[in-house]
Parts: sequence; structure tokens; C-alpha cells
Amino acid sequence: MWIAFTREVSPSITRCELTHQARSPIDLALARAQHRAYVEALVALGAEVRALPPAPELPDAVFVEDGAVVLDELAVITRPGAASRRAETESIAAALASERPLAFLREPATLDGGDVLRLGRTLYVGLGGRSNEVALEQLAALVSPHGYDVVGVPVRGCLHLKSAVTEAATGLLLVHPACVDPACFPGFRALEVDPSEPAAANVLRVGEGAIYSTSHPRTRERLERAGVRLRPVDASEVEKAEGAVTCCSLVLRARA
Ligand code: CIR
Repeated sequence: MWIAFTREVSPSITRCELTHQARSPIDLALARAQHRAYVEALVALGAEVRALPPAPELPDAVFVEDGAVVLDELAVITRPGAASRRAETESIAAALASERPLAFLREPATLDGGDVLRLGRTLYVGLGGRSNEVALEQLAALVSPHGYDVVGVPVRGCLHLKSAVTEAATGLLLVHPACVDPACFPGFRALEVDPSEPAAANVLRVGEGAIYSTSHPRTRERLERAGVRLRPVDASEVEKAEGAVTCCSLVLRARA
């Protein structure tokens, strides 16, 4: 029922983009072992995992989420905000072409998939640095014929909208309120991350389960108390590259 596209960690990840974090050494072997465990978690939750071609010369290529916004009706190939990441999208478009009609954002639009949170028929787009208003307008023109609204949301102090808020269970948002105002999402309940875990708002739902980093034990307790079933993974190495669990896959519903 679910397809998850992933890509192995590039050896050049040591030269990844960093915006809000200081550089700290990434253990490539450990990063790859953690990535394999992440892929196993996706499989355990019922996804058919498809590996994109390795891109050793592209430092951030493991973060495939940023290259596309995939809806049931179409896939919008992005134009990432960091110039060093723009070459990632070609292989993502090639892989998605067999699953969805493709549409493309055009210069001067910039948008990272990590800035797009779909809640029902609304696409919330984080405006915190990587994604711009032009992209919001282009995205709206592409998806409104399919019945989606596009709403811009101010984001501060973190890389992407989905660093600050994700949907943990139907109707329940996991939010870091210092980075995004929960009032931007009317009709949803908000569960706040533990204040000592500012990077904890990123959870990846797949089917009935959800993948969550072991780096945030206090917030994990809050989620479990709220009844969210979590599959923990160690994501320490991609977190040093300012990544998180949603970033490492593009999960889409398989066509019937
Ligand atoms: C970047 O700065 O672009 C990468 N080092 C991290 C991207 C993480 N992607 C995501 O949150 N969707």
C-alpha cells in the first residue's frame, strides 16, 4: 500500500549544508548502519522501499524528502533552497515518473519538501529561509485544480516547517511552539515537545505506525501517553547534518 523512496548516505555528507547547527564529525559507517535500520523500520511498517541511485558527490542526497511534494494526484518536483542541493532532484523526478504525473517548480521559486506539511486538503508551507513566496504561488497554481489549499506559515529558529511540526496521529500535531505558532493549524490538537528537546517535533507516520528518533526520550513518553505507537530508530548521525526522520524518505500511497 505504501512506497518509500530512500537514498543511501553519501560519503560527502561531512560537507553537508548547515544553517542552525555547528558542524560536528559524522561517522559515515554508523550513519549508513542507522540508515539501514531506518529502511528496515519502513519495511516493518508496510512500505515497499525503493532505493534511489547513490549520489556520492551530493552531500545532502540522503534527505530525499526535500526534492518533491508527492500527493495522490501528482508529484511536484521542487527547486531546493540551497544551490548545492538542486542536482538531487533529477533522479527523484526520474523515479517518481512511473508513480505520478510530474510538475516542476521553476526559478526563482525555491522550496524544500521539508517545508511542506500536508494536513487533509491543505498544504502548509514553511517560510523560514529555504522556501519562498514565489514557490508558494507556483505550488498553489499546480495543486489547486486538485482541490488543495496552500497556506504560508512563518517559521523561526529551525530549518524547515517539519522541524517544528508534524502530524503524529490523525488530528494530533507534535509541535515546538518556539518555532511555529500552533494557532496556524486550526482544528488540530497540539502536543508540545518537551522543552529540553527542541528538535523533537519530527515524527514520520507510515500506515498505522510512526518512526521516531531515540534522541528525544521525554517527548517520546508524551507521545506514547497520547497513544501514538512509535517505532524508535537511532538517527544521531543524520541529526548532525540537521536532518530528521521525515527527511530520509518520500512516502507515497501505491497506486491501486
Ligand atoms: C540541509 O541543510 O539541507 C541538510 N543538511 C538537511 C536537510 C534536512 N531535510 C529535511 O529536514 N527535510
